[in-house]
Amino acid sequence: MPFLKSALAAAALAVSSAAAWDIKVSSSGGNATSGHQYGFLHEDINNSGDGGIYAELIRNRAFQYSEAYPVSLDGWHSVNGAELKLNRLELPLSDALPVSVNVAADTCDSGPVGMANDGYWGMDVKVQKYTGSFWVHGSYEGNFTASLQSALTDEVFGSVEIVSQSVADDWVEHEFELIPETDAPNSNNTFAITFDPEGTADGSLDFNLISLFPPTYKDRKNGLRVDLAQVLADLHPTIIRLPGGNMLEGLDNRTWWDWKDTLGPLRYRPGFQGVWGYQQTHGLGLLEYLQWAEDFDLEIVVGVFAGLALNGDITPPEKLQPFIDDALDQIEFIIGPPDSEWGSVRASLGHPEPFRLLYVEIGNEDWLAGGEAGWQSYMDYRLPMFQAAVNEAYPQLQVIASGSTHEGLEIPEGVLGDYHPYRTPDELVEEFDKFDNDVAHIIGEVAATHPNGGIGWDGELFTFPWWIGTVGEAISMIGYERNADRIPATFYAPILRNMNRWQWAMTMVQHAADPAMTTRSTSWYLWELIAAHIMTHTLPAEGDIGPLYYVAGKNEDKGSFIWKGAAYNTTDSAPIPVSLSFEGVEEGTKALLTMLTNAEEDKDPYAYNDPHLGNNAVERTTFVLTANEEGAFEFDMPELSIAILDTDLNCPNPSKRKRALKN
Ligand SMILES: *[C@@H]1O[C@H](CO)[C@@H](O)[C@H](O)[C@H]1NC(C)=O
Ligand SMILES: *[C@@H]1O[C@H](CO)[C@@H](O)[C@H](O)[C@H]1NC(C)=O
Ligand SMILES: *[C@@H]1O[C@H](CO)[C@@H](O)[C@H](O)[C@H]1NC(C)=O
Ligand SMILES: *[C@@H]1O[C@H](CO)[C@@H](O)[C@H](O)[C@H]1NC(C)=O
Ligand SMILES: *[C@@H]1O[C@H](CO)[C@@H](O)[C@H](O)[C@H]1NC(C)=O
Ligand SMILES: CC(=O)N[C@H]1CO[C@H](CO)[C@@H](O)[C@@H]1O
Repeated sequence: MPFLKSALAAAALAVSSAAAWDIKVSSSGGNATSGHQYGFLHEDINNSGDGGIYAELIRNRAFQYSEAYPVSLDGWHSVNGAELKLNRLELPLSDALPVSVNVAADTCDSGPVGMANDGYWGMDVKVQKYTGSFWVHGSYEGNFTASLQSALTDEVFGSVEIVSQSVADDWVEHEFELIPETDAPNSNNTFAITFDPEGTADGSLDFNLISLFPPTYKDRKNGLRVDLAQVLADLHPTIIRLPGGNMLEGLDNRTWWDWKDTLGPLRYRPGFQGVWGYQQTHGLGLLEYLQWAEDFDLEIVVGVFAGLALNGDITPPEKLQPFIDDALDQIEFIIGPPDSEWGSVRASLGHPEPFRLLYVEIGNEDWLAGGEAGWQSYMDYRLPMFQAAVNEAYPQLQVIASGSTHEGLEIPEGVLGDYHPYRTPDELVEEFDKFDNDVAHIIGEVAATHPNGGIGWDGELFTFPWWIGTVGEAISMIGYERNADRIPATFYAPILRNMNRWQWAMTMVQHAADPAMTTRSTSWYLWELIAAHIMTHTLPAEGDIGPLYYVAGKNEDKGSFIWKGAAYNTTDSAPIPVSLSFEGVEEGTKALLTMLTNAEEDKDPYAYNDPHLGNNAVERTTFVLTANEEGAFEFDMPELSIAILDTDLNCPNPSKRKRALKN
């Protein structure tokens, strides 16, 4: 049972004497919703995929490259004076991975030589099972040694001997397991492979695709990093938008994120020219995304490439059909029966059961990269052609357009729009009623990004989600839920940031190689709370709006009443005394009130959760309230606070949300 947790909580409960803010909620008359979905967009933005949720520990594992990012030995060092040289052997490991590394001893009696990898700015080494593999070309009689060791001292935390099966004229894979004997004291560690040059023909061997995984989320092969997956699962998400926004579009129309390149054994996956300044591995491919959705029990919005790239390349109508066919193949891969062409590919990769899919989004932000011409082409023929094809082949799927009425899109019948507000806190508050009586949209990306008084998109982004921004998000989100009959889902973006390489300030969760750096932002606490209380029906509420913003409703499955509110810019920053009653709720009824407030003593609106400090700027308090003789619940909403009241006192169960219906 929840109980009062702190003096601050007690103060919040002591209802002030000012005239109460009366809210009277009717028991009928709102709109049925299918339960607003909360989730996130994920794409590999500055190492949130490779070096982030994708658990691979080896950086530059297969010497992949693209036009924008030349092949390199980035991340690799020589061990014991070995010479490392990139090579294109006549017999490559695969067409997808044509470059390998030659490791050569520099003298004939050097002893064991090899190479070591830095990981993604370090590696977390614990007493747990690591699973590794590497491919070797060249004859070798002897053992390889794979070890996890300190980058700062000579300490080796664990190593394993692997008997060579290498031969002269072919590539041979070696697999191993490695359990360190001790935890490393920090994440400044490397992974090394060595061999004895005396056992080789000419003192050298060729290596490629060197991979090492710690245990993964739900033990998936090629899976997700456990602590990061867990911190996202704890948000109670019910939907994911994949495989990203800008990343889907690619830098130009030859290099968009082609899902067909992401399937099957890693050996056959070429690298991907990322759009955020680095080469990607394609390790986190379409199937991995789908398994992620399955492991989290998420609905899926799959984005399909729609003929617009980030450089403004626009596909003309006569060249569009192959991309439409490709999108249909992609959908077939996701939901086609196992005997269909692409369903059978999915089955061959170990997943005969179709995945669950509700939404297909045509392109990404088509109003942006190509300027007016790009947007016009989208409205004139790209969206209509894709829509017609998807509707015909898959009438059960809901098509989403990549823009909204607010970018001037006249949303075609049967299609949902997509709106992406990256805003100041003030703007998010001002947009509270933006979707009242508007046509149906998803909020495919949202975050408070710029401080109030900032100077526009080119101005200063704030460094981390911060308290007043989080309250701004809450108020926009409450506005979306008020319209949940037409706004089925909201997605935060971006979701993860590697602290060693980031360029986008606002991110829900920060991380680095060291799991101790994994940090829930202030917004994490909001999204966790709001997603945990599902309304299946909004209810009309009588009462003023602003500076207290709210939505009321019920959960018909549980028979409970729910109220979600937030206070922003209260008069003289004083708390607002609230008197909240629901028609039909009688004296003595109990309700759980969960409140988020600024934990900082000085209530600094710029307070944030700093991964280097490990602080939490959010105070979360819970109270059990009892309805008074008028059937009203009374409580105070402090300036910049967020609260949810629910007459269901039990633990929320967000997975019980209903499936959204087709628009
Ligand atoms: C129900 O939907 C209508 C039209 O979309 C909207 O104007 C109204 O405010 C909604 N009512 C509630 C209680 O959400
Ligand atoms: C090579 O490794 C195997 C398996 O770990 C081990 O049994 C063997 O003793 C090793 N040989 C040498 C020469 O170290
Ligand atoms: C790629 O973009 C160029 C314009 O930059 C265009 O001429 C060409 O038709 C496009 N090709 C495809 C297949 O989209
Ligand atoms: C909040 O108050 C500030 C200062 O008075 C004002 O500039 C701002 O517009 C207000 N914002 C909202 C959303 O009410
Ligand atoms: C994001 O990654 C790119 C590529 O490495 C890098 O150039 C850029 O500086 C990064 N951004 C920040 C702020 O670290
Ligand atoms: C001495 C040294 O290089 N320490 C680094 C170890 O790794 C952390 C990040 O995990 C760095 O902050 C330290 O500088």
